Amino acid sequence: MNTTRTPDPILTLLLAAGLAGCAAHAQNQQAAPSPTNSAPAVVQQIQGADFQACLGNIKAMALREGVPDSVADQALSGLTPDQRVLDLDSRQPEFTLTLSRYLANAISPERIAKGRQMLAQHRALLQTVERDYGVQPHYLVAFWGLESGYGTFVGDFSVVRSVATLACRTRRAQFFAGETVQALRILASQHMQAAQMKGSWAGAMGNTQFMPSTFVRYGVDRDGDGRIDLWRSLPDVFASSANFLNKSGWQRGQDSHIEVSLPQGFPYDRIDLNEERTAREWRALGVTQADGRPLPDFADRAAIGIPAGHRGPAFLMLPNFKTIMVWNRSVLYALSVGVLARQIAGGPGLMRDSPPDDQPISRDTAIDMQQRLIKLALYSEEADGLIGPKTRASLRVFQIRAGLVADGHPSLETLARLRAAAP
Ligand SMILES: [Ca+2]
Repeated sequence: MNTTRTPDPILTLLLAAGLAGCAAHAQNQQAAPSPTNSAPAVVQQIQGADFQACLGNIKAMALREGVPDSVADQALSGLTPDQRVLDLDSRQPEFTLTLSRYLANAISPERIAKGRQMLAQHRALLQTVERDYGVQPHYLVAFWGLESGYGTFVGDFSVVRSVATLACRTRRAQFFAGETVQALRILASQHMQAAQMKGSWAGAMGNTQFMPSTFVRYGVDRDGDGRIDLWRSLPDVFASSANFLNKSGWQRGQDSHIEVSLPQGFPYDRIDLNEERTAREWRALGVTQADGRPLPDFADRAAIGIPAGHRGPAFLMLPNFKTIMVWNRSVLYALSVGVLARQIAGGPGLMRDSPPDDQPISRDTAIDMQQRLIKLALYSEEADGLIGPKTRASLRVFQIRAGLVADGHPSLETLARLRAAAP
C-alpha cells in the first residue's frame, strides 16, 4: 500500500533485487507528485535533540491519543534507530521505469497461475466478502498478489522501530510520528504483541501491506476472534482490503479499466488524468475497445492513459481505477491491479504491447531533457529529473511545434528532435 507515501511494492521488490537502476518514480509517471517534506519547524519539534528525545515527543503524542503509558514505554524504551531502514529510505531510483518493465515485474505467469489457484481455493470466503463490501474476488486476489505475493513476502522489520526511525531521522517526521502513534494504538488494542508486529522497512504490514493508520482505520476482524490479524487470518485480510476499497468509493461489480484503441489523428492533447469524458464523448472522438468493438457505456467520466506513449497500450481509467489510486497513487500500479485481476479471472492481458524501443529514462537524461525545454522557454520548473505532469505538458508543446504526435511521452525520437532543436 502506498497511500501513505511509502514505496510501491513492485518498486521495492526491484530495489531489493538489486535492480535499483531500473526502479522509478512511479508516482511521477502520471499522477501529480505530492510533497513529502514536512515543514522544517514541525520536523525539529518532533525530532528534538536526539533519538531518545524524539521518542519522548512521540510518546507524549501517543498518550494524548489514549495509549496507556505502560504500552508506550514497553514499545519505545531502549529503541535504537535502524540503519537498514535509513539506507533503504535514502536509495534514489536512477531510472524512470517503463510500462513494459513494470508490468513484467508485477504480473509474471507464475503470479497469474497462483492467483487462479488462490481464487479457486478461497472462492467461498471471497464471495461472502464481496456480498458485504462489493469488491469482486479476482480484484481482492490481485491486490493480495501484488502487495505480498499471496502472503509470501510480508516483511520482517519491527514496525515500531521502522516508523520511529523514519520519524526521528528523516524529513518526513510528521507523517511517520503519526504512524508510530497508530502502531502504539494497535498494540494498546491487543491485536498482537510488539514482537509479532513485523512489516516492510517502511512499516507496511501483513498480507495487504497496510500502514498502521490504515490498519486502525480500515482493519476488520472478519473471523470474529476479537483481533485484527493481517498476517495469518485470510478472512481478516480480504475483509480489510475490501473495506478499504469500499470506503474509498469502489463501485460494486465494475471493472477498473477498459483497454481502448485510438483512431489515426486522435487529438492526443485530450489525454491527461484531468481530461475526463463520458463514453459518448470518447466514442465521438473515434475511441473503440482495443478489439475494435464499440465502447460500452460506463458510469461517470473517465480519462485515458497512455503510459508508453501513443504507440503503446491505451486504456480508460474507470471510477474503480481511481479508487485503486487511493490505495497507491501510481497509474502503473493501478493498471497492474486491473490487468492481473482480469487474468486471474481467466481473461486476456493487455492486447497491445509497448513499443520495443521504449527505454527507461535515466535521471541524467531527464534532467538534460528538462534543461533543453527550459532553453526553449517551454518549461519553467526546476530540472529535477522527475518526469511528472508538467514535464509531459512541456514535451507536448514541443512535439506540436516539431510536428510530432503530441503524446507528452519522452520517446527516443522526441529526445533526438529536442537535442537538435536546443543544442
Ligand atoms: Ca480476527
